[in-house]
Amino acid sequence: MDNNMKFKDGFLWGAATSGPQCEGTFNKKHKNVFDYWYEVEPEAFFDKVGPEVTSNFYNSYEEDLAMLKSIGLNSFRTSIQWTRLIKDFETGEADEDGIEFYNNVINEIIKNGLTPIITLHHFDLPVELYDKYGGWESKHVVDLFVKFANTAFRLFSDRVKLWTTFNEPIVVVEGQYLYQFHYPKVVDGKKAIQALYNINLASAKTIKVFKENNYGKDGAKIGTILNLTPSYPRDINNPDDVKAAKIADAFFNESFLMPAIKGEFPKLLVDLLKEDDVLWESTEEELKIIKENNIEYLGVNYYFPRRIKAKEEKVDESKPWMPDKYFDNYEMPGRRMNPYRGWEIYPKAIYDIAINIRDNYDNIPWYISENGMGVEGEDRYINSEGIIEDDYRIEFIKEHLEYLHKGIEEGSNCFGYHSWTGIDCWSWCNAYKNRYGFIALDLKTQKKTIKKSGQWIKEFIK
Ligand code: BGP
Repeated sequence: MDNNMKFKDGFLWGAATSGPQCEGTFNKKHKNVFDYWYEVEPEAFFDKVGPEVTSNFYNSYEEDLAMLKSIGLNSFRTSIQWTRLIKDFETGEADEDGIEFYNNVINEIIKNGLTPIITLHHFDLPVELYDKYGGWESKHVVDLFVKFANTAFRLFSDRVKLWTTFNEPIVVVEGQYLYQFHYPKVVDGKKAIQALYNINLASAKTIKVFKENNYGKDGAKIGTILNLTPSYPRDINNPDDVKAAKIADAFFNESFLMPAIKGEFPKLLVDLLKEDDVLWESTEEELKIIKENNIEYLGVNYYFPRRIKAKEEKVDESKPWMPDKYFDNYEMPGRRMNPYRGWEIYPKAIYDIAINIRDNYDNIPWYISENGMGVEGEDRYINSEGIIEDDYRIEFIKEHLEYLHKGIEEGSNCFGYHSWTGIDCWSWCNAYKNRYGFIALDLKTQKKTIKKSGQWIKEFIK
């Protein structure tokens, strides 16, 4: 292991979280889809722990940010909750308490010498907009999102210099419309494809508003955050496996990556969707907006690769359309797993991502916006001084950094690395099952204690 990797001056070292996963629902006037889902089906959440308190950031942001600073970080990402900032979704008018809270948080981030990176949508669609309009199925909701974004830019872009429109938009499509892990847990390929298009449109329209209002005049930039899961075919000498992996890539990665950077959807995907008669509804004017409003930088969340093989069983055409008609997931023998989360650990993919961005995406400036390892039952690693000795996390981060470093050495334009997460936070349906933080949270007392990885990252950054 190379402990002497050098990263350039000004490289962003940080940690990411999101509003719904750390703030708690204190004083929030509206519910997002997860708040609502927990209300009606608490048993869907690990140990029935919901989003009400999480890591209490709404009340403890001052202490929390000071702790993040104390472990040597120089940047921090969170999200502004649509359901907290906005009072009236139709007009985009802001809520007084929401304004005050996010003003305080942003000021405090800066006061601690951290660069704020702010996301506008982290899986947290207001449930009212689903009930009224069908959420991301609706182009009206696209316009309401742009109003919310505009309000946020107007209020905070004097201090926030790095904005991102969406976090992992493909996960919204997968979770809400295909694989049932986000409310409303619909299985409907056609709606999934419309939502995919609409979210791309929302991101481009948001960038348009950002530019038109000159919010970047003092150096603020706008990007998006995509979870890239490179698809590796089972057998690179088997053309069917290779083709299946290409299609999986087009669906899960390029469907957002290409429009965001090139302003166009992947042809392979568009052709298949047309042939299957599930292509989205679009207008010339919208496609022009997507074409002309690209991101200025990219955030990449990387956790695991995708292994793909050609479809082994004939597809039942009487069943509703799913992208999976073109590929099967492949369980590679001997793959290294994180058993708690069920995700493969494959650090080299970070290098492959770096090279892909360099060679196929104009070498756009980008950073790792999330990378990390969620582990269950970390209390068993507490030492006599009360510190969790999470050597596995240190190893995980080092290995990923090594491959990232190699990509940068070979010319990829990466400007930072953020781990998921700073302080153990709430993980959607997994609630507090798997812990990711540099800092441990005692859920009962809300006591926060730096783990060994938190001490290590400080030294490593130095
Ligand atoms: C990413 C999300 C985060 C976070 C992380 C860890 O997909 O952007 O919000 O939750 O994954 O995953 P999980 O919480 O599902 O274990």
